[in-house]
Amino acid sequence: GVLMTFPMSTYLEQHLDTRYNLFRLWTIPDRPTFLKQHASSIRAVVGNANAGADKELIDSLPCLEIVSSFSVGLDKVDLGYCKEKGIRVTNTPDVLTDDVADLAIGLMLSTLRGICESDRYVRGGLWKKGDFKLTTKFSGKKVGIIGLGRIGVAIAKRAEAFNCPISYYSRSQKPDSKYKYLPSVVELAADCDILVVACPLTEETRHIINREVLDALGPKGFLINIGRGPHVDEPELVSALVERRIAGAGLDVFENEPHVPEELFGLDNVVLLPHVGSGTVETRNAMADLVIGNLEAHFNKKPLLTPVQLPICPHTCLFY
Ligand code: 8YV
Repeated sequence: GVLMTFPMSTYLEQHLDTRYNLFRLWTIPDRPTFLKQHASSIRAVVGNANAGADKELIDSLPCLEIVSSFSVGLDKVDLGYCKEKGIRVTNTPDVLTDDVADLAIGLMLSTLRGICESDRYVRGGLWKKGDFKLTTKFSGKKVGIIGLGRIGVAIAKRAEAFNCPISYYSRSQKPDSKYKYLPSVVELAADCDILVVACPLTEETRHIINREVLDALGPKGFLINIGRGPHVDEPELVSALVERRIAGAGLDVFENEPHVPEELFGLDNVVLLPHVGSGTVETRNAMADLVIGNLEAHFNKKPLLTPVQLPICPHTCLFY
């Protein structure tokens, strides 16, 4: 049996349904009874960025062999425990890199140029009363990227096409990178106009965007988050936006999804998206094909398509 933890993709769900005895965790009202009846038949878990496999779930499934995540981020999977229990883990790298990087650029443009706000301006009939306000030029602005993994590099390449100088922070300098390295997030924030979160969420990167970083980014700076909500101290970000201590933010992720701080709803200097970084038909189908391919490989005793190398030491960033 395969346990799916989160309604994520009809395409994936349909395929899994035809191939396996599929259990949908979100439809189960009485989990203890369900586990008593079926736990011993469940050999695989399919999770995603919001619902993975924590120690409690792993312990409730004595025959679990593999966790196949419909995501590149694995912060909802207890990787150390999977290693300890000999459970294999797979994710969906590469196929979503373009979409997430495209959306990061989209957030930069829509935040600096007020694209969403000006759309509302026209729809609200306000143009008849006068021109929309002047906004902020994007091309040529300094872009600072936290995490120079696959997604970070893809964002950098796109921003270079807009003549943006690129700088980055990561735990260690990348000797082969041509981009300017800053040894701390605070120094990166002080050195750029647009600060982008593109690193994995680990204990080390939780709240990597805090009051000090936001103050360093300053009243002309913009924050773009296409990583995870908990990368940011959200109450600190809300007050920085309300008090205009930073110029604006483009956010695709939040600390307590799908709940978004309502103080943000009335602000014109923030763009709010519902975690759609990889949310295109093409990419989600490609991700589903990876999940399906990994499960088929596992059960047919063939090499996994995208295995996650365990153990991940607490400081190793799985580069998105
Ligand atoms: C997930 C994500 O794919 O890949 C990740 O880490 O955050 C998203 O792209 C999405 O949450 C799947 O439901």
